[in-house]
Amino acid sequence: MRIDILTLFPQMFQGVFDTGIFQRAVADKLVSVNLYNIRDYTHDKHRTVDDYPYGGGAGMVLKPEPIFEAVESIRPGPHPESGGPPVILMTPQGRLFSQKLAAEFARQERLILICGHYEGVDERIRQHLVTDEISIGDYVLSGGELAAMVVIDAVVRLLPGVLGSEASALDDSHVSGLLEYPQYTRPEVYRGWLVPQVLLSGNHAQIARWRREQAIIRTRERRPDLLAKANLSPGVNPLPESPLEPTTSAEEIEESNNH
Ligand code: 6GU
Repeated sequence: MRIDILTLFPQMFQGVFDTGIFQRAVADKLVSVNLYNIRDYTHDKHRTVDDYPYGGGAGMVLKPEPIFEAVESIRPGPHPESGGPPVILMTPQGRLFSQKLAAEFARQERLILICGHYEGVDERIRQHLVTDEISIGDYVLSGGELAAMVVIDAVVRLLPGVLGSEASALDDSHVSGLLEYPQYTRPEVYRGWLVPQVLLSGNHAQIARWRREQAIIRTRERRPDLLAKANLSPGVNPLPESPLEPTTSAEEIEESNNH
């Protein structure tokens, strides 16, 4: 996948792309990232990217010319409506980003992301250049850069070969529509707090059942809104067919953790 980012602050992205799974994905040529400074597409002496809003009001608005010219220069192909890559504007006014959207973007060969700034962008950018507007949540950031990093991280880890094991992405919270079950590692007893016995049993069917139950309990407690939407039909997230044999209940874990 190729990702092009248009931003006024390309240096903000350095730490992200130079670290961890991202760095390896780039080294392995699973993804390439190109940063474009919007200011490089201005023509005036002061390299002006913004201007006062027509009609008055606070703040500045990003001018259309540099952003149109930047996108058109890096996009050799046609406008997205005729099969070109998606052009995504990062803005708090956009569609709420989700795991589902991350998976949709991960299927693209190429993404172009525009990081909005100031009070906004000239509306003609929305109307005639952009194909998607994305927000990462109901709060306001001072620019689209951090949001773009969030989107790119969520997308790149879904690309085939990026994570060590494909299975680990399938188990993630939100992929099944449920939150992830509790995880434990050694030691078996830490400060008197026990690992649930079922996980030490070697009984894989029982472990799978316990995990599914815990995922449902956790989702019901923390995100009942997700549980209402989750697909719990058999084969997707089957509910335990019979009541669990007494293993370690959520209450017992809670109690053990409160000691
Ligand atoms: Cl994409 N941009 C800005 N500036 N603020 C946001 C956002 C994006 N998503 C949530 N808040």
